[in-house]
Amino acid sequence: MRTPDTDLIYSNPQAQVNDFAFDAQVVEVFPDMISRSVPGYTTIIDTIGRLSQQFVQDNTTIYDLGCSLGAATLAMRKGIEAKQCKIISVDNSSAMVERCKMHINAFKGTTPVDVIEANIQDIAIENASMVVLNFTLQFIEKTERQGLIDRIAQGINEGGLLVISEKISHGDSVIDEHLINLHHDFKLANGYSELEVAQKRTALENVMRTDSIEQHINRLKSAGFKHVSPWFQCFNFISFIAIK
Ligand code: GEK
Repeated sequence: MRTPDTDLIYSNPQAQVNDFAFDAQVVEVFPDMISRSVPGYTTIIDTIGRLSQQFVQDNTTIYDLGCSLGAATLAMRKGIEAKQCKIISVDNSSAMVERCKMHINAFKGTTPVDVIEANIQDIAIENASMVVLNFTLQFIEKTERQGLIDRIAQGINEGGLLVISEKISHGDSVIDEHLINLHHDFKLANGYSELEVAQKRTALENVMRTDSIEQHINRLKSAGFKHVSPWFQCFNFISFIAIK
């Protein structure tokens, strides 16, 4: 059923499909867009909440980098049992940050949340017990990813956790074709048309660049995370835990 919150951005033919941007139009439909486009999104958000209960320590900071409307932030604020913590949620889209603040303020919680409009590459990571990069690293320049993960690793305390979720490319063209087809079918089953899927793919082409599972694991290990593993995969979408 269509409501004002339904993602119809690519439903009509566009003479020229512009690069995808996290602007006001996307903010309006973002929860619908991400839940109909990313297999397992709800499971990932719920699990981030559960992990925060296990990993967040008293007197530490928790970071949600590329927070969009704050779904992971809210799940963590609900899950955290530790005392005297604060959550720093960062996004460089002003439209996202404005709406995120409204979402966060709509719910009560004991852990304070600071929503900041900034590039995550400019944010100091300090005294962290948990950091979340939920589908954000794929929008960072490939050449800058190792530096960012290194900085995050340095800012996480011993035993602390990084959760990183990404769309991946497999590297094996046969497997890639099948995973992409399965994701394509997932989007059609969720009500997107062939036109919407095709136009969205064009819009993301220059903006979202995927790595392989091996690239992610090597990067995390080389940053100093001692324990690294995927905990979730559905088609070409994956989430890792990395413990320092
Ligand atoms: C969720 N984590 O719902 N600095 C700050 N923010 C950035 C940057 C950057 N350099 N690059 C991109 N973003 C969320 C979903 S969405 C994923 C994350 C998706 C922000 C961008 O503005 C957007 O809000 C978010 O990262 C990516 O759990 O839509 O595929």
